[in-house]
Amino acid sequence: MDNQASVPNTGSDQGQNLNQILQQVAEHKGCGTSSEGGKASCGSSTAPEDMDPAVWEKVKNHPCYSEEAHHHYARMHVAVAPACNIQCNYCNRKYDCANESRPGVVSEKLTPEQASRKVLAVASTIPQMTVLGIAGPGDPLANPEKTFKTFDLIFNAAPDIKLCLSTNGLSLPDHVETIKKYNVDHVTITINMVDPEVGQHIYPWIYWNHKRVTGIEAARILHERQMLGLEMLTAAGILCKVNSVMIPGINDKHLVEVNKAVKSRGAFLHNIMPLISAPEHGTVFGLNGQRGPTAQELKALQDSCEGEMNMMRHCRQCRADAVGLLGEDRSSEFSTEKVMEMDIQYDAEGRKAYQEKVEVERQATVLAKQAEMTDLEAEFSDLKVLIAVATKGHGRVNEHFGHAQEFQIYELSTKGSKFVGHRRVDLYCQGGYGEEDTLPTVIRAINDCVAVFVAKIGGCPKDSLKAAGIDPVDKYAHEFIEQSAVKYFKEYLTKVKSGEIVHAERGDADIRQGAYIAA
Ligand code: CLF
Ligand code: SF4
Repeated sequence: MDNQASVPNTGSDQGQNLNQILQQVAEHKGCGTSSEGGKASCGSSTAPEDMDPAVWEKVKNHPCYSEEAHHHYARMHVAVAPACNIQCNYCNRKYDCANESRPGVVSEKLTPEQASRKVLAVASTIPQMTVLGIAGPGDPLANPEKTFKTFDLIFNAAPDIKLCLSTNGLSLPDHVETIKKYNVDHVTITINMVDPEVGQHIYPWIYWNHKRVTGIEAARILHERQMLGLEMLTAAGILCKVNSVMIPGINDKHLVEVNKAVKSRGAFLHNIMPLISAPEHGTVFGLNGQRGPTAQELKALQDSCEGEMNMMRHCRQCRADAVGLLGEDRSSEFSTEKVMEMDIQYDAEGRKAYQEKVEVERQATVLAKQAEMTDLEAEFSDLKVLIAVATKGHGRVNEHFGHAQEFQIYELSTKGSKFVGHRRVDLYCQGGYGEEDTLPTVIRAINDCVAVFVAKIGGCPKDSLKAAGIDPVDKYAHEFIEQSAVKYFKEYLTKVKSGEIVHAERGDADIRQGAYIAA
């Protein structure tokens, strides 16, 4: 394997560092420790000591189940499931299922055969695509024939692709055996409450035993089915993630109880997502002015649940036809029309070889961070700061400020750097020019950060960021994010101690509520 060919050329000095790191990679025998990001975040291709190797096999290259993997591996969804059997107050059926998707774009619905061809087309073009998920646009288990026919076709045509589904849970207990039969290893259940009193404010009705059930009775049935389904899945050894939508004033405090309930039933990961709600979405919550949480409210809740179990903080609330790394959307490259015209060569060996190179790059990012941590661990400080990073993936600072459609947020402390979220923004640079109206919205989205790391930035946004108290940093262009973040934090601590800068708490930040439109 040509290790160096898999890593972008970053200049002579950095190239030398990289060679040292790659040498370390070659000698590396597995990390054996839990990293700051939690059990599922180890960068090694061997399982962490505290994780069952069978579980590690399932999560190590699943971009949703491992934060660390999401910088390197992609997922795709196929929109084969149009119907739904419940109503959520944050959903408008014109759009995708909001349990896994952000409102905004109606997906192109596919037959299982079309979906299978599309999966092979994507797998041939994007060899780091490792997971196929079915997440809507309705509920996959309200469309069981189409869902399982699709899984069957893909399992036979491309057995190296992991299969994943996301459901509201109402029909889940009826399908656990079939889920097992088709080797679906990952199931997400959206659980927003464990108390029907709370649930009645989220679900106006469910469709149950051929009739519509409303109010608290609907929420009670849904709750019982969700808990039963979760217990059955974990008993069957299927890895379960729970998604919860945080709705301020309705279930925000209650989600701590949800977290305990799902942990005690064996859920592997809990993903608390912000409510995305605006009047133009036409949802009950959008129309009645129900707000979503702020960035600080969301982080505080995720932090408070973290001691209980692994928390997912890198969810992009993606569309039911999303394709690519979690922070990107390449679905427009794979419309049915384009897929029909493509010459598809499914090359399992080529995919495997490519993914081996991805692993080398991935391990290099982990070792570079560990090497940088050496002096930091000896520091005594309880300072914590957030930084925003513009990246196109691969764990590097490799996106221009003006081209960023999202910023990844890292928390820095003497324990190192930790991914704590992301903020989607409108593009600042349109057609080569900075969009001055957009800049304030970008600044509001990262207002809680002390710095923004970018590959490049123009003079005008640089000045505005400085005026807002955010340090625009381009000196780490194309370097590893976490290694650079640790370097920056060491410098930050030194400057605070010498009095060169005064550390002050930053304010809150906005979570973008607008509809998501594919690039
Ligand atoms: Fe898709 Fe969901 Fe599987 Fe991932 S998405 S079905 S678990 S493959 Fe992932 Fe997208 Fe968040 Fe879902 S980032 S919306 S959690
Ligand atoms: Fe909408 Fe999904 Fe809720 Fe069904 S389960 S109503 S598709 S958000």
